[in-house]
Amino acid sequence: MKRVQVIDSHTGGEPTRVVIAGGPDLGTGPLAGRVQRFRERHDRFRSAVVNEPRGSDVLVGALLCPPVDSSCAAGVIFFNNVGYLGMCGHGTIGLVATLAHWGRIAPGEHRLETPVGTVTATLHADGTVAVENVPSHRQAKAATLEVSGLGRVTGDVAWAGNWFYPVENHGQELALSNVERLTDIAWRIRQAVNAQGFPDVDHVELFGPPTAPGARSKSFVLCPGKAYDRSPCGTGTSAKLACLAADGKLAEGESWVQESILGSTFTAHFRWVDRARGVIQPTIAGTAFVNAEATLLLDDRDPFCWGIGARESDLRETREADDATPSQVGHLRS
Ligand code: PYC
Repeated sequence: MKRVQVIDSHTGGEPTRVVIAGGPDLGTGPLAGRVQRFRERHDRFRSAVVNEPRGSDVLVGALLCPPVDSSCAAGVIFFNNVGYLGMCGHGTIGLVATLAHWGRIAPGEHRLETPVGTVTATLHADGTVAVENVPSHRQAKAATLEVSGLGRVTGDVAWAGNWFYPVENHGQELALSNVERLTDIAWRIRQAVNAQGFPDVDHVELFGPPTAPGARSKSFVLCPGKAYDRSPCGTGTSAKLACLAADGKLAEGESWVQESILGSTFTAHFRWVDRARGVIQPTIAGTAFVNAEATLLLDDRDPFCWGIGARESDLRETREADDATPSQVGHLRS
């Protein structure tokens, strides 16, 4: 029986499960290399933590790792029901709230390593967390697609720690009562954008008029594994800012409140990193609440121990590859 200690939280309705002990040993070196090892040698661990029957499609996992740079509080690899994320905004806010709950960090600035770069999170005394995301930019302006059953849509392609296709002219009502249709439409848009020469785009954002007080926009964000983001999506909001900045529709330092499909909000702004090349540094702020401390039990006799949908090949991984390293978070100050 393998034991995995986790702390769960949600950020604007979107859950994060942080693995604080019992995760796989991914070795040392840059996080980009360690995520590769995670994918190749321990993918069933990812599935065991976030997929049914222990988890659900919407759950985002976060594996704490020792950072390479000792000025960082931690390294983190985010993962979901189908794979790995470069960065995760709501997940970083959830991670910071988790580390504070666990007594590992105090209010102040904390650097965190991710596979796509180092981000800086500020935990405020009131519990809000502001995350300076990785440099973000718009890769393509107004890429028009022919989408089956929907017709022509136009959107940008943007990088903000993950790849996004933000769309305005989708003609859909952004309401919780309409999520089935929104999921279907966004999924078809994703297939069309991938076929159109942007194979890495795995998040689709549908934008529309806001309903929350102070918000400037509302969004529905479809994640890679077909679950929709309950939060306004931190990396997705960053991608939106990169497009607004490139179009001159949002000024440096100006506040942008992004509303989720649930009505929860993130407050964001950006600063220019390289104006000529359209590269910005977005900051997104929100609040997370810790809602569980748990020990996951992984019993190899259980036919669904590694999660429903775990890849056959991963089920044959060696026991060695799964050896836990209980000291993996020993670097965290207490
Ligand atoms: O907040 O960046 C985010 C995010 C990505 C996927 C789910 N949430």
